[in-house]
Amino acid sequence: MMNLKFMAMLLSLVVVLGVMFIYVYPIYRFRESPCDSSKDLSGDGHLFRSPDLHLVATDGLKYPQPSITQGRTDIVSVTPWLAPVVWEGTFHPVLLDSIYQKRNITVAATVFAVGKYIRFLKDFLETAEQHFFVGFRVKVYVFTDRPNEVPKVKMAAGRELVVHSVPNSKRWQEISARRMEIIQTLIEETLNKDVDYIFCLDVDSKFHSRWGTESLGELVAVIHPGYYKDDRSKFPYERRPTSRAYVAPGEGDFYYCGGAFGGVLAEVHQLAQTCRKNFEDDAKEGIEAAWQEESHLNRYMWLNKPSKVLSPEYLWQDFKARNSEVLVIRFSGVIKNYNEIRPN
Ligand code: UD2
Repeated sequence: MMNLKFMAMLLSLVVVLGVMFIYVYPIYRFRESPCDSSKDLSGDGHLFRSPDLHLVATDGLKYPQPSITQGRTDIVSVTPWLAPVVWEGTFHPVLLDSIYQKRNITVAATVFAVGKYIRFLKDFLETAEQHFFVGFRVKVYVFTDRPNEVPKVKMAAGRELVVHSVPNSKRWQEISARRMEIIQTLIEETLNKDVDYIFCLDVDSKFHSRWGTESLGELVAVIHPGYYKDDRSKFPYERRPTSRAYVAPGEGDFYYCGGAFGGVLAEVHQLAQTCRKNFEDDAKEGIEAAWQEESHLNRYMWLNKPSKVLSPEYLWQDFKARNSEVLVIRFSGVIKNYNEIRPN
């Protein structure tokens, strides 16, 4: 009899615990998730909302009527997996800013200035003040081996510069590739609570025009300015099957830049972690991909399609004449003397 009572009590306990696990645990898990994509971004009390969905407009805002039959005809503004490709003329900046202002977002940017690349930092930071997410909360994370040489740049209210020391290296390839490891660690250790989006950018570049809310997305890639009219067989992907960055002939969508990518923290963390691991596992077998982490990023984006693609307006190169479809150059690499500036 005693045993039966005990069994019944045990059964009830198991049922109660089961119900708690099914209903309560997911709520707890979503609330406490380190890359908290459920954050109440609309400000209206809804949990479980992805940061990039549910666009709440400002009542009374006037802007030109959108059309689905008129607009730019000289470019393609959607990928085959239906991600937007952002070009000038495909978005309305005031509308987008009003949507994201409501969400009170914080955007982080990472930039590495190791060795002689410190000389590019002043222009990068000054032009970012003029063009990069103006009017939004921005945190620029600078990684350098020369913290004393970081220039003093006046930043607007709500914008902040954070300097981290990193070691130098005898090989530029290693400096460039190690960025993935450092970005992964930064997201894990520092960013997971107060930053919504992150962009990882090359320092030897300047902003020339708006780079703002139109670029926000879950996983964001930038199309390389050097190859966007080429057949995929010409893309400088890693072509050795022994490398984890390998892209087979007939595969690959676009050739993306290593010099600019971004998205929400969870996505960029997964990208950085994967590229870092594949780079390191290749290294253990004596392989270095053709374009280091850029090759691994291209492999990653082939399998994990970016939810938003930025046109080459978002990373041009100063030595290239502007093509007619590029109405605006927003960010562009400066001309540099590789032999003089690199450690090897
Ligand atoms: C391309 C990519 C770059 C990277 C590289 C392959 C673009 C525009 N650039 O540029 O992102 O994928 O190919 O590895 O897509 N750095 C230092 N100190 C150094 C060397 C590099 O700080 O001594 C940092 C710096 O932030 C620089 C970045 O690494 O902007 C990339 O190096 P790079 O500009 O020399 O690479 P590059 O021009 O070959």
